[in-house]
Amino acid sequence: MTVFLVIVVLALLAVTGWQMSKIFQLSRSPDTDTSEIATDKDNNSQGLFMMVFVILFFILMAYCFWYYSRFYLPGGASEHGSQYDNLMFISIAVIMIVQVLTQALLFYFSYYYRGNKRKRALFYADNDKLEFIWTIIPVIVLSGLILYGLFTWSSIMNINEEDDPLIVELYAKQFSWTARYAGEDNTLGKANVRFIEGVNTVGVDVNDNYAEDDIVATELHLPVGRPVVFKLRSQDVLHSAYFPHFRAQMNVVPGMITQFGFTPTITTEDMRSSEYMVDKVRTINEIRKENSQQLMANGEAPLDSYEFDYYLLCNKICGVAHYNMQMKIVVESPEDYNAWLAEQQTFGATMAEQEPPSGQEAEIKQEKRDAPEEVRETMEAMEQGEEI
Ligand SMILES: [Cu+2]
Repeated sequence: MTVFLVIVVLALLAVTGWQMSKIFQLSRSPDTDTSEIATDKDNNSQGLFMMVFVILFFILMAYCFWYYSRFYLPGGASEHGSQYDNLMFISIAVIMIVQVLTQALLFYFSYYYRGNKRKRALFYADNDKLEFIWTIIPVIVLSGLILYGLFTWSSIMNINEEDDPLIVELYAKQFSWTARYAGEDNTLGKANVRFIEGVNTVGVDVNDNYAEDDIVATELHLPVGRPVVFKLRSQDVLHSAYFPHFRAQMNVVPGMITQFGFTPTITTEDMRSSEYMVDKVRTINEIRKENSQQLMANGEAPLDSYEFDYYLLCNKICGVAHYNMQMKIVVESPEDYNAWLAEQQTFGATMAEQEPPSGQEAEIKQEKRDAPEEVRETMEAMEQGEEI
């Protein structure tokens, strides 16, 4: 109803404006020039507007570059990060040079060749040489950019198996991430959503020997300097694993395994003590302090002070809590990483802690797993003592 009323009001306003413009036209004195043809005076003012517009446009552009530079990420914390940033920088530089030159010429020519009764337009059909130049330059520049991009892409995507990469599975579901380390054998056990049951939250196949030493964790720890290959799996909808500080992103698609790899080069501690981060964290904490004072004045709890951490984020709008789908990443020395890993429980140990099923129970469980969904539901209902 409100929308309808707003449309009616807007339509009435438009009619009023149109009627008023008619009244103004009728009330003009007869000496006013009502011709539709542009005079030299019109051409001069329009030409000047063109110049003013392009100058204001360039000022606004320079201001935006300066203002938004505070939101830039720090240098990439992965081996391929600098290649990625270079590619981005070169592309932006080329685009900006072309953009500034062409826009400046476009608007300057509109001004310089503005209509003038004493000037006549020159008939100039074509010039092969000029056309050749402005075709070949973009061809060379674009081919260079595309080739450079292809080489960068293939060097990022092709992970050398000889470098002994660490294999980690990232399991996405609405709205959290779980990591599964491949354990001592560096081979992940098979997994399927059908196996999800109780503590087995990511559906690891208990009968697969490779799964025994797998480690399931809710925090992602990575040793600095070692290549990591992420195998990505989704339980429900399309997610996207986004590691902004490592310049990496890959879709996580239900029903298939996608992968991406990188080598972290800066530990969390080193990143925290970098000049960029110290500055940023100080600014954030100053803002938090100000906000806390206001909160405390209202009798609410103050905000905690902020400390930098790497995060894995979801970059596909996957549902209501998408914004909060994140996992902390800790990049640390290989020693610290090994110490952390040693503290984690293996998948085999977690399952062994569960009440061991008796022979008959194990049989029922297997039967239940293999059964079609309706039958499985009925079996579960019977177990809970419901009358069927
Ligand atoms: Cu998501």
